[in-house]
Amino acid sequence: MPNIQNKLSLLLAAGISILSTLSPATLRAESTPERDTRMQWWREARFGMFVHWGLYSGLAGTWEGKPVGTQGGMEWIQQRVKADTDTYAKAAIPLFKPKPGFATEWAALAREAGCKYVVFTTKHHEGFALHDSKVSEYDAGSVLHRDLVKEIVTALKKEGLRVGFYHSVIDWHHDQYEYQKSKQLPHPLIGKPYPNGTRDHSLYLDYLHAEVKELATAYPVDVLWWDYSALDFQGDAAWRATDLMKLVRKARPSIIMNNRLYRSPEAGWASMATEGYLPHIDPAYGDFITPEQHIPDTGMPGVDWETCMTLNTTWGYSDHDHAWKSDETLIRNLIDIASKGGNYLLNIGPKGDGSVPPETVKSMKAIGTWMHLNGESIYGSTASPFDKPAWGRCTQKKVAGGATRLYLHVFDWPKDGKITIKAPFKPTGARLIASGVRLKLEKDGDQTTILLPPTAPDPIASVIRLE
Ligand code: JFZ
Repeated sequence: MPNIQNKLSLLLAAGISILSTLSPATLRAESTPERDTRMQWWREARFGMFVHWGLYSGLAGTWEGKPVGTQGGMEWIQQRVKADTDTYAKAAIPLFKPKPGFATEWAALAREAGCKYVVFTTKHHEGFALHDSKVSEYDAGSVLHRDLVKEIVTALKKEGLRVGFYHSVIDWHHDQYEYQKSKQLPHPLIGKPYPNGTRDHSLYLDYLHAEVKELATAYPVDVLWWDYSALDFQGDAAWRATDLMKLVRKARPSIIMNNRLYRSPEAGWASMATEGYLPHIDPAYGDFITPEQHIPDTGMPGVDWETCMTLNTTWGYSDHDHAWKSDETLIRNLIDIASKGGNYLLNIGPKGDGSVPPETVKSMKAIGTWMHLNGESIYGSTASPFDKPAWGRCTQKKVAGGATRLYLHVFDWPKDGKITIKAPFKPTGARLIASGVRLKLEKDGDQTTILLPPTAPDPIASVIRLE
């Protein structure tokens, strides 16, 4: 990044960090009642499933018989091997063969894992749309004579899940997409002249808007998850972003959208780094901030945020990536995020036939087992009233009658069999929520000590409810 931009973003970040020292209530002044209403289900959900699935899924990280690598996003394979769209399509289309009923499996898995919503790729950077589009011939309707978006949405709604559309505004297929306008956004042909001579980006934008309009009007979508912009190419100049958001909001008034049509400080961005977000967002630019592969250290009071993360190191399926996160990591991440007031959007990468890799099924079910026993400490909870305790994390929840409950998530079981805290209310009782076992309390002034059984009931996280 040029030095002057660096300095500018530092200055802006400094200005905004002053803002962030104001009380959450001050920052929430940015919220309108409408926004609070539409955000309600999302704030309570705390856990969603992300799905990256497209032509790249069938390639599975292999190009011309060779693995492209064992690490990193294989949904970028077209860019990694620098293939033009025709070469890519010719190799990938024959390998993308969704089996009947695949979406029912995704929906059941999301429910079993305890997810409340599912965000899936309606079109990734490769440009292939999963619905039946009237404005494209590079779509499931034209190529497979199926509307995969409809199949997925129907299956998700049957399971009572909320539905999100990931939609890439970056496009590696469209012949009018002017990739030379950005040095920071990826494209397989970057640095090369347009193969078709000249391009008119406004024609690409007409297509983008028409396609998004199809998606927003034909399906009951609850979230639009845009992806993504650069400091040198963003917002109105790059995507006619204000109009794009407007047309979606008109079709679906209570939809929730992320901030990735922009890359500016008002929209919650400080830089091009994946950790370059700010603890502040003007809702005109989106409803929530999307830390990627990363959990903010202290959360963002007053700001809606969602950490998206892979189970291994790739979003799109790869045969070569075996770096699966442990159940312990995944469950503790979910708790850590909830304790900071955020959502966890955990990604699965189904194969080209739509089936879910067995390692993924295993992990999602392990989270589901934990959530089945302990979910009341996550759903509808809010950020911890404490700094990170040595033994784990904490969430809290208001219950009917105005009382507050604290949920203590114990990661490291104390050797002395005690946890002492200064509760923000007078505790009347404590229980392990998975088993219902009551725990004794000792009080000393404003300190409460909970007496624990000798060993951890759950080695990953045992949850104590303090009433
Ligand atoms: C984007 C995609 O490129 C990726 O394939 C995946 O879909 C993920 C969820 O979103 O990843 C990004 C977006 C922005 C940056 C880096 C990766 N960035 O600004 O550095």
